[in-house]
Amino acid sequence: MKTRVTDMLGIEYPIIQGGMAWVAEYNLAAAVSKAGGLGIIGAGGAPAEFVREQIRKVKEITEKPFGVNLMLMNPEADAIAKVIVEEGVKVVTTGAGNPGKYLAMWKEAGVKVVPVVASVAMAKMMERAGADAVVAEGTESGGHIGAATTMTLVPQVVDAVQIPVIAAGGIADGRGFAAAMMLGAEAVQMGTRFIVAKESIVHENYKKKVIDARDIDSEVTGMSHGHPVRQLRNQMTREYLKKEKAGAPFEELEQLTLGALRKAVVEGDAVNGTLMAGQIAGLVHSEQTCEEMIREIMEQAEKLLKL
Ligand code: TUI
Repeated sequence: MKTRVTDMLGIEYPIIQGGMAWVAEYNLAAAVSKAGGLGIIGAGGAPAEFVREQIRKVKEITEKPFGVNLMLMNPEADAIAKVIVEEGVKVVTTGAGNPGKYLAMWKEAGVKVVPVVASVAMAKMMERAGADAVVAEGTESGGHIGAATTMTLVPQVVDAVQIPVIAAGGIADGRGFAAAMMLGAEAVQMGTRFIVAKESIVHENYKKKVIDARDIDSEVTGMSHGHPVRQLRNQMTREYLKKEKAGAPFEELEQLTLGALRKAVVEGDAVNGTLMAGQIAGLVHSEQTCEEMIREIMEQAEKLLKL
């Protein structure tokens, strides 16, 4: 399937892997790229030199295109933005902020810039600033989220900008893919389904939580202090939401989540860890290779879209 996004990125299928902190490391990114999608290394909160090593490891495994996601709240964001250029990365996605100050440097270096946005206003601002495409990410997504749903956000962004739009949030199979195309998207970004990929290094306890999740098993923490994060319900979210409801100060709430994503991904602590996942977790039933996932999604979507 060819779209402006597959042409721009030089990929076979219009499927981009989300830049999930801790989860989207080199093994997953390389596997998605090898399967014909766009694998992404998620810088998350990692140091710049760690990101550089990750980039080099993907290149050792595959010559296919891949990208890096710069999480803009990372204290080393400036240094990572430079590493992306120095290592010759072809595509960058950004999250949790406005990447405006890096755009000139990236464009100069020929990097394709694809900011993740959660509103029409931000999409228009990014287009004006020179972005090559945007990911319109709905509130169904895992992790740090905006307010609009994918169903409402994607067509409104499509109408507001000329650059290609990539849909994200609540997409995990060929039906979601086809629906996104109907809304005017030219690719999809998926995170939750790739958490349970065979090539994903995520701890088995976390994967099991995603596979066992039902439709209503995610919670949004941090709404009161402007950093809403979607994750699967566990002891930590219950405690967090109880404290948040009681008006606990930000610092106290932060203590509960400090290092909690690492705890979940690396140690498999499903009780006190942060199990970031989207609302579509209820549709994710099995661990498969990235190649199996992408093939299955494309076959299903092509039937639905009668290609
Ligand atoms: O960034 C994400 N998802 C993320 S980042 C992340 S790391 C983290 N860990 C713990 C707490 C908080 C974050 C986990 N998940 N998605 C892309 C995204 N970007 N969603 C929403 C936005 C966004 C929000 C505001 C983009 C731009 C924006 O504009 C703010 C501004 O500066 O104008």
